[in-house]
Amino acid sequence: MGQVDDLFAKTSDYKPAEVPTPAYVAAQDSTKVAGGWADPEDWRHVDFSLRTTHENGGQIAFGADGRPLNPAGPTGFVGRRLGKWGPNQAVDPVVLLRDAAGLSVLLIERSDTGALAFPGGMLDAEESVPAALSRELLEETGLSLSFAPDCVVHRGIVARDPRNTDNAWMETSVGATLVSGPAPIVTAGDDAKTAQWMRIDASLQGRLYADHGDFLRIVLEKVSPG
Ligand code: RP5
Repeated sequence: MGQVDDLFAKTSDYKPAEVPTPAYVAAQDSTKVAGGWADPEDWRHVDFSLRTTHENGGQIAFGADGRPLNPAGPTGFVGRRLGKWGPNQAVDPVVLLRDAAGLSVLLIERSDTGALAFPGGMLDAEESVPAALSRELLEETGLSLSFAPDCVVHRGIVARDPRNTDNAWMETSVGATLVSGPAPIVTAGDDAKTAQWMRIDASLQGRLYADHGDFLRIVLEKVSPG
């Protein structure tokens, strides 16, 4: 038995709640709608051999019912809130700004939870990670920047994304770049309520959405602000 199966097997009295697929996800069923970005309701129609995961050694584990199993373990919920069964691949652009006052990072206020977050979003089919990082940054903050092929500092599950279930979860590629001041003007767009440069201080990491505080720490360790 693999590592992920163990996480679920050890909780025999586990009684997760089944979540209904949100209507806006079901409306994007790619087997019914041309250009739809969501999987069909029946996971048995999904070819998981074509899916990438950055967890569990690149292998998706499956439960007895054939649904993919969250590599971070039980969430209390089965079913799907996200577009795809199993891993849902996102990108997170992290733009650091160095100016006379110190180091800042470009953040948005998410329109769903109101939390401060990187201006991330979903990786489109056939899209490269650097292209997706630039696209999401532009859509959510109005900032046009290119990301180098070697900009990715971290890949893995976003274990604390509140939309995760035991069968569908968020994974991301975090790409970082460093710019020098003065701060470029940014404008919130798409699903961002605000976009702003925020000074990096001791309290910021704990105030970010899901695992974004951990990702910021990784970025700061790997990208030398000079
Ligand atoms: C997070 O959700 C990811 O890290 C990324 O920032 C974001 C992608 O979802 P949407 O912003 O497209 O809803 O888990």
